[in-house]
Amino acid sequence: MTEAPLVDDIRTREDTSTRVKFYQTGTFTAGNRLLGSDLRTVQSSQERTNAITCGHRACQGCGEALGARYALDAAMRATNGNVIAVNATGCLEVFSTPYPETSWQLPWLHSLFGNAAAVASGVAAALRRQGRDNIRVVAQGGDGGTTDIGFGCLSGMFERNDDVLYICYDNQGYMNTGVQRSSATPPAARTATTPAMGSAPGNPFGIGKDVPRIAMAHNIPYVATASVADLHDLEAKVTRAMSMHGARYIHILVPCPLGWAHATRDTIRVARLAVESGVFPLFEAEHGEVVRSNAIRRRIPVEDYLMTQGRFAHLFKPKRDEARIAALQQIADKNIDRYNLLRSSSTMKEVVA
Ligand SMILES: Cc1ncc(C[n+]2csc(CCOP(=O)(O)OP(=O)(O)O)c2C)c(N)n1
Ligand code: SF4
Repeated sequence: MTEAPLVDDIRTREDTSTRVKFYQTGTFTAGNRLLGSDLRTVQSSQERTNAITCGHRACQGCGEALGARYALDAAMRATNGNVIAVNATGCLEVFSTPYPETSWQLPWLHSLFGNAAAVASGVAAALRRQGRDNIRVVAQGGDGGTTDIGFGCLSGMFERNDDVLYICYDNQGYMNTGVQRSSATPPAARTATTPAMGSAPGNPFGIGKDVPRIAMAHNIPYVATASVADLHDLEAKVTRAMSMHGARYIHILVPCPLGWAHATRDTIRVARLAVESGVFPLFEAEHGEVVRSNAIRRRIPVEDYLMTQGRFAHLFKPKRDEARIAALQQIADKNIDRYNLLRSSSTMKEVVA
């Protein structure tokens, strides 16, 4: 049954002076009731595929499990269930497929830590050769499998414009093997290989990779960043990516309570603070150019984000490290500037758009 929305779809209103913004639209609490059935989240539908279902062994509060569920269910809805998923080694692979069990309810392949993009390219080539254009390929991996060991395969997939959506679940470290540093670990963060010791504790400044921007430099059809703090936005970006062909890349910030040392109940809050501080900008790019970004609604200082996580505790105790907190603030400021994240609310991207 198609239910009528309780309010008009705000996108159809001509008179902007009477516009009402519903920031929570698409949430489970009240938001879905404010939208037409075609605009509701995939997860609100009883027809969702549950691509990754219960029984997996992710930690409580795992951002990666949440992100993968929303991303894959959105990809399944966008393709009428015609998705083959390829997975790199990492937490997502390990917690979802403890042999001989699996949580996946779609065709799913795992090969190695660093070759998910290459395997996905091969699957896409085989489907093309067989003329099975309706079946689409999604590759996925953690930041270690994507930005480090799998990066050569990923760059090749981009350069050949293979028909694959690659999703990186960025928890900013090699979590599956005990929280080692990756090239996506932020400066100053404590990991097992960048301990909180010495004169500059934690991960050094000035190294690491901005893979969404490197992906854009390949001029591929679509690049986006997303966060588990805004699951409706995440679903919309996956849906948009699946409406296109060629190489596409989505980089999703997925807090890891174990590695980041925050409370398991705070996963969404921490992800939201990353966005609201400017540390993790949300944007979309097509053929190398930024086409949209999500304006920050309520800007917060970076330290409000840092203080939620034990991996940054050494910046505040036993003594505040003013210089390095300021350096992290500068990184956020640069993101805000680069993606124009503080534009006025009148030009702000509507959440339902
Ligand atoms: C060639 C190779 N080197 C190392 C490993 C061990 N290994 C398995 S998973 C993993 C870390 C995965 O980290 P990431 O890709 O960031 O995913 P996460 O577990 O954080 O989700 C490592 C080092 C491996 N499987 N293969
Ligand atoms: S270690 Fe982190 S990424 Fe891995 S399952 Fe636990 S919470 Fe998720």
